[in-house]
Amino acid sequence: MAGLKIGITCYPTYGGSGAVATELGIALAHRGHEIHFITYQQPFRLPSFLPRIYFHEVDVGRYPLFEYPPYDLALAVRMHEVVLAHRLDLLHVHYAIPHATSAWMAREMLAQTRPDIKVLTTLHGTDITIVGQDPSFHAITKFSIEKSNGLSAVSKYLRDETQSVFGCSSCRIEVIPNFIDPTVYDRSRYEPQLREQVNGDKVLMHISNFRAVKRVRDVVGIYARVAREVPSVLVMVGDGPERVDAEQEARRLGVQDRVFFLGKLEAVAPLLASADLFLIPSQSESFGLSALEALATGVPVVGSRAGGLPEVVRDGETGALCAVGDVEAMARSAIGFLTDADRWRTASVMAAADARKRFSLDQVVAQYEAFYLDALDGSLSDDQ
Ligand code: GMT
Repeated sequence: MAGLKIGITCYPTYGGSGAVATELGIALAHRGHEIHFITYQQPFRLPSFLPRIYFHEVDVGRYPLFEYPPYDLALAVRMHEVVLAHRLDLLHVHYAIPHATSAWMAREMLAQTRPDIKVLTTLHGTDITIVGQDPSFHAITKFSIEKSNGLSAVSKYLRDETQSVFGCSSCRIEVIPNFIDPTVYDRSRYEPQLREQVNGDKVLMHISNFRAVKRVRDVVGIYARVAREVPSVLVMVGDGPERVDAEQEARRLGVQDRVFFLGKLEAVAPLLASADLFLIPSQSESFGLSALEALATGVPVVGSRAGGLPEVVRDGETGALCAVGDVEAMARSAIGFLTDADRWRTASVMAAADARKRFSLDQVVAQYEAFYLDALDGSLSDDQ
C-alpha cells in the first residue's frame, strides 16, 4: 500500500498504551509510512532517531491564572498545526482521555482546510473501565469516541464493555489486539544473567505501573506463599503509587530479602528471559500487554480471570487464571508450574508458540493498516 502520513498521540510515559502506540509507529515506519508522534514528551520506547519518524512536542505553556494548564487545548492546536504542515492523512490517538477529544477539536478546526482528515481512536483500558466512567469524564468520553471516524479496542472484552457502559451497542469497534515483536521477546536471544545471581532459585516476576488496579500487594502475597515451598525470588519491575505498599507487604510477610524492586526499566525482554513465572493478579486488565510479553518469552503466567486476560492467557495451558483476590489459588497454581519440570516446559513452549501465532507484530500491524484504509475510504461510520 502507498505510504500514509499518520499522526500518533499517546501517553509517552511508562505504560502499556504508550508502549503499543510507540511500537506500532516504529513498525509502520518500517513499512514505509511517515509517522508523527504528537505528545508532551518523547515516548519512552522511542529511540532518538529512526527514518520516517518525527516527534512534535506539545508545549502547554504556563500562566499564573491556570491552576490546571489546559493540555487538551494545546494538544488540539499542535495536532491542527502538524496536520497542515505535514499534510497528514489521519490522526490515530491511543487512550480516549483526553486524546480523542483533542483530535475531535483539531478536526473541527480543520473543517475548511482539511475536511478529509480522519480521527481514529484506540481504546486501551482504564479510559473506558475506570476514568471514562467517572462522572467528570463520562459524557465527554462518550461524545469523543462517537465522533471518531474509527474505533478499535485491544480485546473483545473491552469492545463489549465500551458498548455496554457508553450505551452505544451499535458503535462499530474493531478488535485489534496488542502485539509482540517475536525477534525481541525470544528466550534464546539473551544470556540468563539474573539466573546466575540467584543460585538456581526460581524467578517470579511482575512488571507494571504499580497502580491500585494491579493489586501489587497480592503479587507479594502470592510470592510469600510460594517461597514457603519453592526456593525462589520475586523481581518487581516498574514504579507507581502502590510500590511503597508492596514494599511494606514484603516486610510484613518477612520476605523483603527475597523481593527485588528494580524500578522502571526500558527493555524488559532480557529480564523476562530469566523468569520462570509471571504474576498478574490485576483487579481488571483490558488485555495485559506485560502478560503477552512474558508468554512470548516462554514464561507461563499466573493471574486473575479478569477483563481481557482470558483472551491472552490460555488457562490451564500457557498459565493459570483464578478469581480476583484469590491469592491462595494463585499461589497453588504457581507452585504447580514451578515444581513440575515437564509441565513447566510444555507450558513455556506452548506460550511462546501461541503468542507468535496470535499476536505477532506483522499480522497485527497489517490489521491497523486495514483499519486506516477502511476509515480513509469512508466506509466506517462518518458520524460527524
Ligand atoms: O489503562 C491503563 O491503566 C493504562 C494502560 C497503559 O497505558 O498501561 O493500560 C491498559 O492498556 C494496555 C495496552 O493496551 C493493556 O495491556 C492493559 O491491560 C490496560 N490496563 C488496564 O486495563 C488496567
